[in-house]
Amino acid sequence: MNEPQVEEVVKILAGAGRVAVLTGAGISAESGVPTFRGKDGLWKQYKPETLATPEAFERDPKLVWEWYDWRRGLIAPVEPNAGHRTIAGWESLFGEMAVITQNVDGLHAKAGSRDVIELHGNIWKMRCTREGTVEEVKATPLPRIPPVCPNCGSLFRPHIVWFGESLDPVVLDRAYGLSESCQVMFVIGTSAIVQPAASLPYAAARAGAKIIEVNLEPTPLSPHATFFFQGKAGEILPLLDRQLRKRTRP
Ligand code: BV8
Repeated sequence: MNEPQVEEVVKILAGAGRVAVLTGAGISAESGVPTFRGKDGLWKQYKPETLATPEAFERDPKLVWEWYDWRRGLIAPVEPNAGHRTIAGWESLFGEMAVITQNVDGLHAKAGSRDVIELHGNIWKMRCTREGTVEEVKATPLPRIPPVCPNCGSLFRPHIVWFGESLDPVVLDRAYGLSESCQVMFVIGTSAIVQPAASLPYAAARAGAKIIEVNLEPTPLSPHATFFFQGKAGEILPLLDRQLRKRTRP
């Protein structure tokens, strides 16, 4: 790790009150959750347009639910990793701290993060296609595919934002609000391509925030980041945390 860069980042963090952390699939990779665009990523095996769009669900809800049931089965046994845990620990270190995630796996909350903004929904929740009511269902495999609403018998759909669907405006507003008011934004484990999530770091930078990117490889955001740490989030975040705590509590 580039020591002078670590020193500089730790100095900035020691003086920061408002911190936001934007995460993508990369933060969950070390827990065993497949990413989307990685070498054995989900989009290598499956086409997003055939499984993660409202049209796909309209066409074949059973197929779409089989895919989500398979992913739920993958995610159910995994545990948060050192990256998730470090971020959860930062809630007590910084005055204001929020996690803005593109992930639907629920691992930030499982690691103890209390303030998590799930931009793209949550794989453990499902929504009645007629009444709009949302239910958390943890059973894997699902007892019945496709699952139906116990109240009106209509189809349930995953409570997830699909491609071509707008994000919940309340959720998006809060994400932009936090991005434009933070002094430091970490951007961890995301290819920084999918919109509108990929615009949040630019909104933060425009508002004067320092952007600290952590990724195995450079992304379109890297040239615009204040600091870029190349490597695994589960290794880099604990290291920064140790240096920061050494500084704040010698
Ligand atoms: C919308 C839920 C209104 C589903 C998801 C403007 C320009 C072009 C296109 C658009 C645009 N505006 C809108 C669009 C269309 C589209 C879009 O952005 N398309 C992309 C492909 C260009 N956006 C939408 O459709 C959004 N809706 O905008 O509505 C509208 C509609 C149409 C047109 C205009 C406006 C909805 C987007 C949300 C879709 N749902 N997820 C599900 O999960 O099943 S997106 C899904 O893919 C994820 O949630 C995530 O957001 C994205 C995947 O990205 P990442 O999480 O970054 O994962 P990825 O695998 O790509 O990268 C992992 C990274 O981690 C890599 O960089 C890797 O190097 C790194 N890494 C790996 N291991 C580690 C690591 N880093 C550190 N440590 C490690 N150990």
